[in-house]
Amino acid sequence: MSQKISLTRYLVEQQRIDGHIPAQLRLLLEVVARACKSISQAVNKGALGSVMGSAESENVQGEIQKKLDIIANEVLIEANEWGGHLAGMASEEMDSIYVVPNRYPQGEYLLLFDPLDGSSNIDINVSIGTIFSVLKMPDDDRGVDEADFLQAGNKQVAAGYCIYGPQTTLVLTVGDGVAMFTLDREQGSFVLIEENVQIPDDTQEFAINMSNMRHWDEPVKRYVDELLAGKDGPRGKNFNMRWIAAMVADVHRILCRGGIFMYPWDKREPEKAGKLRLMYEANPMSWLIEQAGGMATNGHQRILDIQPTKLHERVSVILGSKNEVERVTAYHAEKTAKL
Ligand code: AFP
Repeated sequence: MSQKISLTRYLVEQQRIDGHIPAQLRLLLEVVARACKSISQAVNKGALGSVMGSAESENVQGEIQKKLDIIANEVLIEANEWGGHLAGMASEEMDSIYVVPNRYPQGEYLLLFDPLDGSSNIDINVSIGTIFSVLKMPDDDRGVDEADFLQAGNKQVAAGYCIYGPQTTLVLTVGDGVAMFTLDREQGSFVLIEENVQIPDDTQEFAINMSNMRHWDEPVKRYVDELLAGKDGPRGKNFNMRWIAAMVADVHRILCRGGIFMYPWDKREPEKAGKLRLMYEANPMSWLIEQAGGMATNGHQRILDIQPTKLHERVSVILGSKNEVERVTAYHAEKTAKL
């Protein structure tokens, strides 16, 4: 039987091979993985662990928080604040940044996360996950503030997610491809199952919330209408649809077998660029997709090149198999050219 490669061994060997993972970053990734193990255990308890249902509170997004949203957020904060690898953290569940308390050593990294993506799936036992992004503190010795977090996605030094589904699987990149690790509950460690994940350039599977169709901009409607026309339409082939309502699960499917995921801007709240958050959902997922050979745009530009202006800013997301994302982006360009 081939030898199991643990996350720790993978990170040590990657550091030896290409130096992408300095010791402090390796520590950070291992601490995040351990936190995800704890979150997985809480999620798996379900109704047996009194972790279900609403927390009777709202987050900065104005969304009702689930008990597990808050539990997952606290697990990540408590696991990471004392290690000396971080200067600060930012979370979908916290209005402002969390500066590492003075009683702990300050590190050179910033950790951003959506502690539990797909919360609406918790009470119906459908996959959810934790999404994380790692930035470096800008090179100056002043204390950390929100402006330090406002870096484009192309500045990330690590990104990943942990999906809590039939398996608990950690997926990460440090800029040298995408690796997947499944939690071996008997050993209590994440074991390498796939490295150098590659997304096919073409697909026959798309993911979008079809109930919003009447609100979409014309290029998205044109693209989806062509998919729905199937082999008798301009695409000359049939397409299948999936929508898990947890970005982490839809992205995981695309990394495993290709596809296109869209949560585009729509007319319901025209002042917002989209529903999904740039810093701790779109940026980490876009880097993973690009590292696996896919593409990620907001319809107009590469998501990773967007310069953020607010910590919780939203963005339109079109990501996945390169040829499909290029097509949707081209339809947006054609519309812009006509204006
Ligand atoms: P929740 O965390 O509130 O369930 O939202 C999940 C999410 O941000 C993203 O993970 C999904 O792709 C998307 O929202 C689902 O949105 P709809 O419920 O509007 O389909």
